[in-house]
Amino acid sequence: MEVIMHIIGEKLNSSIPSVFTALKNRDAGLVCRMAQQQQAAGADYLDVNAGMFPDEEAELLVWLVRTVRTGSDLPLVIDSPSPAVLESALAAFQRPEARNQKPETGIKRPVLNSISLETERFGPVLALALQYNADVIALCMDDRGIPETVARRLENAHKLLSRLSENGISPERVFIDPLLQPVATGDENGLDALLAIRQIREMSPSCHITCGLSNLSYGLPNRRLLNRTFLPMAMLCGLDAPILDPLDTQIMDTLTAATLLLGRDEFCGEYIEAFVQP
Ligand code: THG
Repeated sequence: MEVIMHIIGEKLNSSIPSVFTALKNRDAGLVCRMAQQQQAAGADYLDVNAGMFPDEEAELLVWLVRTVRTGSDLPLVIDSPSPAVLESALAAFQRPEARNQKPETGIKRPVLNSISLETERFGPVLALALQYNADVIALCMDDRGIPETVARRLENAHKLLSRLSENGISPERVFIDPLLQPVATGDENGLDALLAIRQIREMSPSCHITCGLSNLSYGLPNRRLLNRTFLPMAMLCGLDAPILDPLDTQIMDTLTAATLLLGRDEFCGEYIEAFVQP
């Protein structure tokens, strides 16, 4: 089966100090450049997050969405735990009458980051996804919190896919996030993440699987090494939508090499184009 990777660029996140400052100062130039640079580097989606501004998250996310739109036509991944904030951002760049956009308009559906099985989140975010025809990142967590085991991650992924499907959101529109935990807090967290990805992929060939690679390396030195070493292993297990820093050329080169080695690069075309001397 053909596997297409969907790279989600993570850089427009208020937890990054330069982006925090740009948001505070409404620095449209920096935000626009950051969007364009990620697109040029190979991002397929741009994650946008203003979570470091709890008192004005909605207002700043609306500004961020509108500003990014002036520099890039990539679909956005709207990153907030709050349904109200998600709704403000959706309304900002997609008039309700523009729903059901056809692919030829060039603007792909946004992705809501995120829905989960938590009671206060599932219903409201589902309603938004239906109203705005948005796709969803679905976190494998419920009212009990983040699962401790691979089995409970799988169970939550299954519940999410079936409940979303019952409500008209098919697995092709869902990005399951197994919620990676730092290896620094548990020796087996890396392996468990890989096993969870593999089991979710065995259960659902058609859903997308996403995760923030840097969660894994949190608290350790040389994080980029861990992120880019994890990526090919996770790709083999079924990850197809990593959230990563596309401006990190080493991880993007690793992605190109792994794509070739997994038999997904016809006639080595992409690899040769990336690395042959002109
Ligand atoms: N799952 C989902 N959404 C998420 C995450 C996830 N959103 C937030 C986060 N995790 C992913 N996003 C980021 C954004 C920035 C950084 C890490 C994760 C970050 N970047 C630094 C920078 O760019 O300066 C360092 C980059 C590096 O050294 O590699 O820290 O898990 N659904």
